[in-house]
Amino acid sequence: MSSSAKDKAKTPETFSELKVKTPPDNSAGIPALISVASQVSKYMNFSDALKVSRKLNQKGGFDCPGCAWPDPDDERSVLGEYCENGMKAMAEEVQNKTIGTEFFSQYSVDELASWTDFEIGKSGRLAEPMYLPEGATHYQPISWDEAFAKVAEHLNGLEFPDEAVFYTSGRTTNEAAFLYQLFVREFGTANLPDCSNMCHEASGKALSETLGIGKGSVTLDDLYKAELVMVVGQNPGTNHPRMLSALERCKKNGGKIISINPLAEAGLVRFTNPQNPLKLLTGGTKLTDIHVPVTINGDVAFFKAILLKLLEAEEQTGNVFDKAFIDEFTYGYDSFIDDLKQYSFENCLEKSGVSKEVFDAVLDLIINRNKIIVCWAMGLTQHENAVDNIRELVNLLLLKGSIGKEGAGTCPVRGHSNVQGDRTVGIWEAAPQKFLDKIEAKYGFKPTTKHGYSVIDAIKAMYEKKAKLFFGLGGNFISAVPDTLYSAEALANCNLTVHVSTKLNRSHLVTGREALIFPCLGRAEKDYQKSGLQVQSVENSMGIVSSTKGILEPCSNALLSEVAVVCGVAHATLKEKSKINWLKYQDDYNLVRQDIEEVVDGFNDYNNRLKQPSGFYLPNGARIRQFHTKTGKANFSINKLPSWKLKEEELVMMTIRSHDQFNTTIYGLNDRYRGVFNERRIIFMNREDMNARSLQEKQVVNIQSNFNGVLREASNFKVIGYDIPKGCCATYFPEANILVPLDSFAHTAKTPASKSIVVSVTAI
Ligand SMILES: Nc1nc2c(c(=O)[nH]1)N[C@H]1C(S)=C(S)[C@@H](COP(=O)(O)OP(=O)(O)OC[C@H]3O[C@@H](n4cnc5c(=O)[nH]c(N)nc54)[C@H](O)[C@@H]3O)O[C@H]1N2
Ligand SMILES: Nc1nc2c(c(=O)[nH]1)N[C@H]1C(S)=C(S)[C@@H](COP(=O)(O)OP(=O)(O)OC[C@H]3O[C@@H](n4cnc5c(=O)[nH]c(N)nc54)[C@H](O)[C@@H]3O)O[C@H]1N2
Ligand SMILES: [Mo]
Repeated sequence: MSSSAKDKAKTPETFSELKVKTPPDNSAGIPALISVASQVSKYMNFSDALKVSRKLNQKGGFDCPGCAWPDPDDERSVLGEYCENGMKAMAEEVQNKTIGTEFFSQYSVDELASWTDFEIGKSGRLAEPMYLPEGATHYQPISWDEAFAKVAEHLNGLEFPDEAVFYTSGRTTNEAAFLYQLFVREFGTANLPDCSNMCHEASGKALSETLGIGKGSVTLDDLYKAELVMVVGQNPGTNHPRMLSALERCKKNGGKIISINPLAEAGLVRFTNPQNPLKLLTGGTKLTDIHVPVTINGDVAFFKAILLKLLEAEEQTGNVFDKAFIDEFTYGYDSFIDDLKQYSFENCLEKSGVSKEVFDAVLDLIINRNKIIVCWAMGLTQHENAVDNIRELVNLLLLKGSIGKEGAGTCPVRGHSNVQGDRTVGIWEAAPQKFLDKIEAKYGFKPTTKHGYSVIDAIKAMYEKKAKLFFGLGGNFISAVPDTLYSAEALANCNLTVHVSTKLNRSHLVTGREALIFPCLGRAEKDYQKSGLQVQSVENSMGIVSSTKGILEPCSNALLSEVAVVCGVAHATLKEKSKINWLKYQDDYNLVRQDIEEVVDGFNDYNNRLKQPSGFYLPNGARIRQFHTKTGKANFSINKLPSWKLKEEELVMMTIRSHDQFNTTIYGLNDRYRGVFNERRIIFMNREDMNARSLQEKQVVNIQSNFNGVLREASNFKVIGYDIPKGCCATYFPEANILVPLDSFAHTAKTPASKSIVVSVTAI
C-alpha cells in the first residue's frame, strides 16, 4: 500500500553525524571561498561555473536567483558581484545531472518521498514533462500538448473558477508573472496566493497603511550615507550576504550599526569581504557597534522603551524629534504620544529581555542621529503581531524625520529575487481596483473584484474541498507552508496538482489524485523563442527594474520557459473564448512588456529603459515625501505590547534558515556560522533551559506545540546549547513546519507566525 500524503510530506527523521564547534565571529572570508569551491566542483561543470561567476549580477548579465538584494549602480566587483550563497544557488540550478523518464521509472513516488530534502534536491534538473495518473506509483512521460490539454480539461471541468488555486513563488520574472495573473483573471478567479503571503506581507500591510507604499523607501546610496542602520530580525550574513558590503561602506563613511536579534549572527559581527583580497588576509571589518539580544517577539517592547526615552529627552531639550517634519508630513502624532505615555519604561524594557546597559548604549546612538535606516526581514514579519512590529519602527523613523531624505528610511529586505516585481505586476489575491480597471480597459473582460485566497485560505479551501486544483508556478508549497500534515491532506484532496519547476521537490510527491510536473528553464539558461533570444526583467528589493538574460544552453531540449508554459496553459484552457492571443506573447517578450507598460504604473518606455545597464527605478512616493495614504500624510500608529503567558515548561520557538539552504532547497548539512555541521534536525536552546529540563548536549528530544487545544509533534531533534535568550529556542525550516499552527498568523496580513511558536521539549 502506498504511504499517505502526511507520511510523504514529513521530512525523514533520521540523523547524520552531528558535529558542533564554537561559532565563528567572522563571516565570508576564506572559508566562504572554500565552501563555494566545494559546491561548484561537486555539482557543476567547470566551464559553466566559470561563465556563471563572470556574469552573475553584472550589468547586461543575469540576475542571481539567490536573493533580492540590489546591485550597486556604480562600480561592480571585477570578480563578479556574487557571494558564497549566490554561487551555491547557481551550483544548485546549473547541476550537471538531469532527470527524466529513466529516473522516474526507477524510483516510485513513495521511495522518493522517503529521501531527505537534501537528497531530493541533488537528484538533478528536471528535464521532461511528467505525469502521475490516478492510482499510479510512478511518474511517466507526457508530451507538452497532452499535458496542457490535461490542465485545460480539469480547469474547464470545475464548477466554478474559484475552485482552482494558482500559487507563485518569487523567482518568476515580471513577464511570466504578468501573463500568469492575466490568465488567472481571465479564467475567472483571483486565487493568486504567493510566497509573499508567508514572507513580507506584514511589511506590505504596515507600510501601505503608514507610508502609502508597500515597499521600502531607501536606495543603496542611502545605506552608504546613513548615520545609523538598525538591522532587525534579519540574518544578512547568510541570507543577503551582499548587504554586508553595503554596510561595510556605510561604516567606512562613519555610520553606526545596531543589530537587534535574539542571536548574535556571525555575519553582522565581523565581515571579511571575499571580493577584497587584502581583507581576506587581514581579517575584515567589525560591522555591528551594538548587538541587542532581544527576546523572541520582544521588538515592540524594545521599540516602545526607546520611544519613551526619546520622548522624555524631547520634553527636556526640545531637539530630539524633527518637529518640522512631523507638522508638515504626518498625521496622528498627538494620539500616538498620548498612547505611548500609558506605558512604563521599566515594563517595556523587561519584556524586551534587553539589559539596561545595552539599552542605554542604543539610546545614546539614536538620540542625536537623524539619518536612520531600519532594515528588517522575517524576524519581524512572522509573528501574530508582525504588522505592529513594523508600524512601531515606522513611528521611530517618523519622530526622527527619517524618511524621504538622503541616508534615511525603511528597508524591508526582500527574499526571493523577484518577489517584489511579481506583486508589482499583479500577483496579488487582493489587487487594487485601479489595477483591475486597467486590465478591463485593456483586454475587454471584467476581472472578478472578489478577493482570492491567500496561502492560508487556499490551504483551508483545499482541505475543505472547496478548491480542487492546485497550480504552482515555482516554489515548493508543501514544504514552505505551515502545518505540514494538515496541508498535506489539503493537497491530497485535489483532483490535480501541477508544478512548474526547475528541480524535483517534495511538492511533486505530495500530490492530488493526478499530478503533473512541468520542467522549465532556470535564470542562467538561454531562452530562445521565434523572435530570437529573449530578455526578461526583475525588480529588486529597492524598486529597481533590470534585465536578466540567460548565458548557458538549456540543460534539456524539452524545457519550456515559464512564459511559454503560461501561454500554453492559457491557450489550451481558454481557446476561442479568450480575448487574448496568447501564443503571440511567447514568441516575443517585448509584447508582454508593452502590455505591462499600459497596465502598471511606472513602466513607461519599458522596453527602452530596460536597455539601460543598471535598469530603472520605479516611482516611490515615500522616497520623496509623498504619502499616498488615506490621510494623505505619513501616519503614526498605535501598537499594543504583545502579552506572552508561557507556562513553566514552555518555550517560544523560531524557525530559521541555516547557512546551507535556500528556503526548502538544502545545499548542504552545515550551518557554519552557528558552528553546526552535518545535521539539520537540531534545536538551539539556552543552557539554563536545558539544565532546568536535565537535557544534555546532543540529547534527542521531541518537540510539541499545543495551540488552541490541538497538539502537534515533531520527533527526533538533537539539542544544542546556544547563546540564545532564556525561554527562546530555534529550529530549522522546513523540518519544524509541522509545528506551525495554520491558525497562528499575523493579524490582517496572514503571514504564518513561524517565528513565535509556543512549544515544549521532551527527552525520549
Ligand atoms: N542563502 C539564502 N538566502 C536567502 C534565503 C535562504 O533561505 N537562503 N531565503 C530568502 C528569503 S525567501 C527570505 S524571506 C530571506 C530571509 O532572510 P532572514 O529573515 O534573514 O531569514 P531567517 O533565517 O528567517 O532569519 C530571521 C532572523 O530573525 C531573527 N529573529 C527571529 N525571531 C525574531 C524576533 O522576534 N525578533 C528579532 N529581532 N529577530 C528575530 C533570527 O534569529 C534570524 O537571525 O532571505 C532570502 N535569501
Ligand atoms: N517555518 C517557516 N516556514 C517558512 C519560512 C520560515 O522562515 N519558517 N519562510 C517563508 C518564506 S519567507 C518563503 S518566501 C517561503 C518560500 O516558499 P517557496 O518559494 O514556495 O519555496 P522555495 O523553497 O523557494 O522553492 C524552491 C523550488 O522552486 C523551484 N524553482 C527554483 N527556481 C525556479 C525557477 O526559476 N522557476 C521555477 N518555475 N521554479 C523554480 C524549484 O523546483 C525548487 O524546488 O517559505 C516560507 N515558509
Ligand atoms: Mo521569503
